[in-house]
Amino acid sequence: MGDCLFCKIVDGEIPSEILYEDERVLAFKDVNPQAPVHILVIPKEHIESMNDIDESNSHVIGDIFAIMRGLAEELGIEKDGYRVVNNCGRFGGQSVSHIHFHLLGGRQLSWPPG
Ligand code: DGP
Repeated sequence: MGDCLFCKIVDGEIPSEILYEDERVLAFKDVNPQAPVHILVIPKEHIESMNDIDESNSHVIGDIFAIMRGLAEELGIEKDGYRVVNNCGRFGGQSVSHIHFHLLGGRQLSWPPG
């Protein structure tokens, strides 16, 4: 996807602070952190949003959750707890059209979200 910001991060065209990488998944620090730990975890394949998940690509979403669980442990936030967020579409507040999961932790998070 020529114009996709996160595809450019996957390709290394845009630098990022990578915490995890395998053939299918990339995890990197959010450029605008909302908590002491704020990681974005994405499939390398361009999937636009939650609305594009189906049986053909849902396996990578399962992988992403297992990877986030490992990162939470690695980053020392698993005991106090953390939050995983996916923003979908305009009302969900999605600003980058490449599906991504926010892993947030390191402080008390409030609820409900705005
Ligand atoms: P969302 O609003 O859910 O679409 O989240 C997009 C996130 O992407 C937002 O928290 C900021 C982050 N972001 C935007 N541009 C960049 C970038 O160039 N590098 C990194 N590391 N994060 C970015």
